Amino acid sequence: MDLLLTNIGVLATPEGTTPRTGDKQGDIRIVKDAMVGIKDGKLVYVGPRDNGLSAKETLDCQGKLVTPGLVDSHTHLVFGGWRDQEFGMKLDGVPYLDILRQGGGILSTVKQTREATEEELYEKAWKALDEMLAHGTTTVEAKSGYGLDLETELKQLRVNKRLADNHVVDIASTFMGAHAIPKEYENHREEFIRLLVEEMLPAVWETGLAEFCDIFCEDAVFTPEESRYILTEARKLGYKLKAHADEIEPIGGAEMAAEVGCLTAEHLIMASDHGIQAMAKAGTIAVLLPATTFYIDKPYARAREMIQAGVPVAVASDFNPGSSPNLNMQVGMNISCLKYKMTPAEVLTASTLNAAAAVNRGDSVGTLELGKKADVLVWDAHDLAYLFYRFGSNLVETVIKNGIIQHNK
Ligand code: IZC
Ligand code: ZN
Repeated sequence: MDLLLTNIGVLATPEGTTPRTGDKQGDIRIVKDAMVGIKDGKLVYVGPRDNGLSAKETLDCQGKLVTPGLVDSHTHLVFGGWRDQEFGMKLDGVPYLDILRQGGGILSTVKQTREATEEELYEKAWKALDEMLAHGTTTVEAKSGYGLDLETELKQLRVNKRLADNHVVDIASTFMGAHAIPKEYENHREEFIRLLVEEMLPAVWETGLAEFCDIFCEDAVFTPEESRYILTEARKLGYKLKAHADEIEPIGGAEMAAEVGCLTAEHLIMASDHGIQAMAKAGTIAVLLPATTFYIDKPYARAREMIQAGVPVAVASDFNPGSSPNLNMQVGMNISCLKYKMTPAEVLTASTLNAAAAVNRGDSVGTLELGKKADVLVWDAHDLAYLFYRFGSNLVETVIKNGIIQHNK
């Protein structure tokens, strides 16, 4: 063994490789006085104290809580500039979609991302990843969508690839050319959709730079009919599908996502009962973004109803320069407990196993089980509930990624 974590007060982890819902969403394994053994970056022992175990290196966890590394299953990691210049408008009550309609919002980040060099984008995203890691995130999904032209979309996706190759955090890469209608196609949306489907989707797929295809199915952005068409074409090429659905207006995004076979539907603040039922039936994972809801001051998604209906719930940061300039998953985890009324165990599953499944990584990360990657957190906490009771501090004490200690406070 390379590394042995000893003196773990409480080990808390979901189990399995597939997403959990209903009663199973909060059905986690708890081991008191536990140990974790690591070899070649993988977990080789997870269980009660066994004084017969030994390793080259030992980490005394001093009776604290240990969980799997967090999986941030929805971020817009790579972007130029910020949008603090729009913050005053937002405080004056101008709605998110109105800022976009006026050519700001996503389109203002598109402008800044087109202007940025690949190196600038890379360095900025690298810094964000370092910060995420220090807050316990060990796997990150990263969407393009601030180019809205092939060249800039590929620039963003190449940054994803370089980060995946060089940074210790794992990256799941998503093509989101359908994030908004770019200014130059303002009055020719059908032409932009044709460009997306006929040129961008196949060209990006051929580079191998994206595994998933996502779309912003929203009032004033892409209609459910347009979304259905674009995602169906993406599926034919081999992309796995995601959709931003029913974030702001209830337009049937959840139903559309279930119908086209999306792996995930994300946001879902305004998802209808029918949409929730359709997702449960199709096995679509709900990726909820509580920090965004807080930031744009909207009602909270109906997580309890989703869980009850049999929809697996994941929770992510939605890190982006507009509606969620926050990359600390602990914020959303706290809000999930306090506002969605999810239990600490349900939120743990939502930010580890279900999040791993949301990025098609359920077989390699998201739980502490033999054979999975040794992505492990030691928290400055004596039990799981304490994480959710405290608020505003980074409670991560030690981050282990691929079996290597990255941060140790
Ligand atoms: O840049 O505003 N909701 N896309 C859909 C976003 C938020 C990101 C942004
Ligand atoms: Zn998003």
